[in-house]
Amino acid sequence: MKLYDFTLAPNPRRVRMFLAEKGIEMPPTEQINTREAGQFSAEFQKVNPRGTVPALVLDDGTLLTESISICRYFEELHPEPSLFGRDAKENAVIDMWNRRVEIECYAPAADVVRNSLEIFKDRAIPGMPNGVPQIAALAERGRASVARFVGRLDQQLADNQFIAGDYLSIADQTAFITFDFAKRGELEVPADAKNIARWQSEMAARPSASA
Ligand SMILES: N[C@@H](CCC(=O)N[C@@H](CS)C(=O)NCC(=O)O)C(=O)O
Repeated sequence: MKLYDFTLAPNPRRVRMFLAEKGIEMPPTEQINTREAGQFSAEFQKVNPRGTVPALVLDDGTLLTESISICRYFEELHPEPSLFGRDAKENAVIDMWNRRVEIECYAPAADVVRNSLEIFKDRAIPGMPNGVPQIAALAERGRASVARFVGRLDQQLADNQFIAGDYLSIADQTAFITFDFAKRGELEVPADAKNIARWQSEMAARPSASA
């Protein structure tokens, strides 16, 4: 097994946080520096032609290139502590919140970052080396979506210690990496989102936050 990772990128961070929280040792790892076009090297393109990290290659050669799927793979192998839910209801609630975070917050935050930062000029889509111009309107729409989600999440965290309830889940990890990543697009969580601030400081205090 081998994990292609990049310490500074959000999706590989979700995998590292997940492994840390479950107490699973990191597999052998290679860093692919996506800020220096490492994902487009001939060598990495042979491993993952999609040109993205994380990428997990299993011993039988199976390639997994979605961070959530990599987490699910490890969850099946190491069910405890469960981060995807312990029964049908928990599974559904966690899945619902994880999807909301990904669709209503991560993807729009990525739209902001990819469509406004100079370093992504002509590279607005991950895994594409060039020829993809930035669209300012996508960044603007992304900001609106993130703001709406932040309001809803703050309400959810008023009555729940964690996003899906009184237990830590993958939804918390997805949101935690999202908010750190969003800072790159100057998408700071507003000061009046007090419940998110409380949750963020609790998440940041966990050893997995520095994985
Ligand atoms: N849906 C994929 C997204 C993977 C992805 O976009 N990774 C980014 C780093 S967080 C990347 O590899 N970007 C390459 C690029 O910027 O060209 C996942 O969840 O793992």
